[in-house]
Amino acid sequence: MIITPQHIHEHNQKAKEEHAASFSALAGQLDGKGMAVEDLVNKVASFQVAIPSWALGTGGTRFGRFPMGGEPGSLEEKIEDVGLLHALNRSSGALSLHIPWDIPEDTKAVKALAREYDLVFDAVNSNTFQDQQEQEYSYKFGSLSHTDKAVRKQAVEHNLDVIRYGKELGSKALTVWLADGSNFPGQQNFRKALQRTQESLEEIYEQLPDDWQLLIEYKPYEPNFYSMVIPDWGTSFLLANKLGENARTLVDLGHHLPNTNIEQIVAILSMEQKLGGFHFNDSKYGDDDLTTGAIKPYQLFLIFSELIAGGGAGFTDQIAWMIDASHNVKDPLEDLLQSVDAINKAYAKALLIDREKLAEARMSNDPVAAQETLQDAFQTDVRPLLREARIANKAAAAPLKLYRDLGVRKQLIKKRGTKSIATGL
Ligand code: PSV
Ligand code: MN
Ligand code: MN
Repeated sequence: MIITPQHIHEHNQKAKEEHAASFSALAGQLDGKGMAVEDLVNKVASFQVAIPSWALGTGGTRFGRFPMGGEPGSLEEKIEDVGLLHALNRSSGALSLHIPWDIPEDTKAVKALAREYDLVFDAVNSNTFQDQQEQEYSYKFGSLSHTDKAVRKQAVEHNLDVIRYGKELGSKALTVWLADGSNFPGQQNFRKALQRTQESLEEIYEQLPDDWQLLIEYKPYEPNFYSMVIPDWGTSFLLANKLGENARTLVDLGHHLPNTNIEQIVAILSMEQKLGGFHFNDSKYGDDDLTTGAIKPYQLFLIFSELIAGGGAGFTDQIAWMIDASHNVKDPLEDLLQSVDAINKAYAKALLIDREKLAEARMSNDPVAAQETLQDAFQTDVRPLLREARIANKAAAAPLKLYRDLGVRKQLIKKRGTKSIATGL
C-alpha cells in the first residue's frame, strides 16, 4: 500500500491547528449568514466524481507524447491508481472504463479488486471511433450512422458487448460518443445519417437493462471537421427524447464552440430531466481537455449553480459525474487531484448562493443585486470547508501535498518502470 491510513492520520495531525483556525473563521462567517455549516460539509463530503481509465497516463497530442513513467499498463494498475486518488481525497470513488481499451478478463476478480480500494464502476464507454485489429468492418466512414448495414450491426454489437461487461461490473450506464460525421460539404446526407444513428441507438436501447441509462455525448467537430452526426445538445436531446426515459444527454464541457453558454444548456436539460452525465475538463479553444477549473472557474461555478437549482438535494445521485481530461505536461494523478478539487470548490461555492436573494433580484429585474449575490458566493474562500469535508471522510487535508510528500510518482516508476504506457488516447 503506497498510502496507508497511518500516512493520512499523520498528515492530518500536522495540518490540524492551522485548519481549525481557518475553518472556525469560515464557519462563523457562514453561520452568521444563517447557513447550516454541517449540512454544507456533509454535501461536499458525499460528492463523488468518477475517474476515466484513459486519463491515468500521459496524454500528448498528435505531434508528440512525453511520458513521465510509472503509468498503469493494465486494468489492475489503473484500479490501483484510482484507488490512490480515492485514498487521498475520498471524492473519487468510481472508475469509468472504455472498452476495448480496458477489457476485464476476469470481471469477478476486477470487481473484487475495485472493492478493495472502495471503488465502484461508473458509466462504461463504447469505442466505435477506432478500428480494432480483429474487427471485420472499418469505421473510417462512420459506425452507428454508416451507410452499410453490416457496419452498423457490428457497431451495435460492440455496444451490446460493452453493456454486458458493465453489467458484470455493476455499472449502471452506457456512454455513447460517436466520431461519425463528414469532412467535406456534400459527403454525407445529414438526414439519413441521423436517421440511421437513431435506428442503431434504438437497437442498443432495446437491450439496455431497465435500471440503466443510455448517455448520448455530443461534440461539434473533431475528428470530423465539416459535420458531426451528433454535433450539439439539441441533437442529443432529440435522440434521447425519441429513445425514451432512460436515454439522456451527456455534457462534456470541452464539446462546445467557444463562448457557448453551457450553464444555460445545463439549466434546460435538467429542467427537462434529460441531463444524464457530465464530463468535466476545461478549455480555452476547443476540446482542450485541460484541468477542470484551470481556465474558467466562474463558468464551472455557474454550471453548479444551475445543477443545484434544477436538481434539489438529491441531484448529485442522479447524474453520472466524470472527469474527461488529458495531461500533456503534468503528472496525470496530480492533474486529476486538481480537477476533483476544482469541482468540489465550484460545488461548495454554488451551495453558498443565497437563493432567496437571487430570486428577489431576478423578480425585481435588478441585475446588479443578482451579480452581487453570485459574486458573494463565488468570492468566498471555501478551502477550509473542503478540508473539513476531507478530514471528516478520513481523506488527506491536502491531498496533493501528501501525494508529493510520499513521492508517489517515484514509487510508481520504481514499480512499473519509466517506459510503461497506458492504453487510451
Ligand atoms: C471525445 O472527445 C471524448 O470526450 C469522449 O468522451 C470519448 O469517450 C473520450 O473523449 C475519449 O478520449
Ligand atoms: Mn468526453
Ligand atoms: Mn472530448
